Amino acid sequence: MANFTKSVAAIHDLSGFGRCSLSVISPILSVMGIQTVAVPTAVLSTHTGGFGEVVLEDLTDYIEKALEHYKRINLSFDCIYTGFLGSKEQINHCLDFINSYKDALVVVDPVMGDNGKAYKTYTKEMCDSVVNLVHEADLITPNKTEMYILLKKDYDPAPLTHQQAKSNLLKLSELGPSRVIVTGIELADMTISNIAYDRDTNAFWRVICSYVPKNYPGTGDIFASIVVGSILNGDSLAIAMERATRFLELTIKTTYSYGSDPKEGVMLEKNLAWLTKSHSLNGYQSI
Ligand code: PXL
Repeated sequence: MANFTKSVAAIHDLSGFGRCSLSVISPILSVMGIQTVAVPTAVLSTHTGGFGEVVLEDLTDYIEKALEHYKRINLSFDCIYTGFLGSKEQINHCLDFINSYKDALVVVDPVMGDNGKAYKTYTKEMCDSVVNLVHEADLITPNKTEMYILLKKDYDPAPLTHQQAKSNLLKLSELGPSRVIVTGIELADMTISNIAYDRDTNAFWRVICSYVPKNYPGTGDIFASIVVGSILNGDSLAIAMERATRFLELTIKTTYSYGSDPKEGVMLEKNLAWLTKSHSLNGYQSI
């Protein structure tokens, strides 16, 4: 089948309320001119971050059936993009997708934890399976907690020197992906930055983020999906990272100004149109 727009197989859960996973990934990619083919791994009434007992329908078996259907109708994808996963079996189904579309860009957001801790469902065995997925990726987007899990090091809240940051990026790239972005890294100059490494050009980048004293769920999904959309639209890694950072900064600040409950996520709806415009982005720095 011909693709008149670029298309992404997005293998994530669909959480109804709370603005994360497919609920944010799909609108973001659409406004960026990319078709999202949603492959839901589970349907949840809300995300798992604070709304009590969640209603969850597991769709693990659906993933492989959907893949077989797409192969039967010769559907192709420009990108396979994975995120929060519920079991080792789901990770194996993601690997089947990746092996079926050898030409697709593989973006793995190795969702495993935040704020220094692994999520409850991410046992050691699950985290080891995520590493298998990372081996197959072209680009990964861990946060600082996930960086330490992938590197099999204890979480260290201390700021990193530029040299330590670059060495960690290189080690992550040695796991497989030629491009690595790590979000939320405090560097020794006490700024929070998103940092990146591109093995093809041997370049290291940072984009400084402004600090807002609240944590909103779903921001990792918003970040990674903008990076996916930007790269598919031809942006460099540095510009894709800056576009995602600037959009999140704008949207987090908008949300913070309303004083809404953080667990409801960021007010994506107010700023989505920003992603349809071209912006001059030159706030990235070489490190
Ligand atoms: O991207 C974060 C995320 C995705 N999916 C589910 C979640 C969360 C974060 O809380 O609960 C189900």
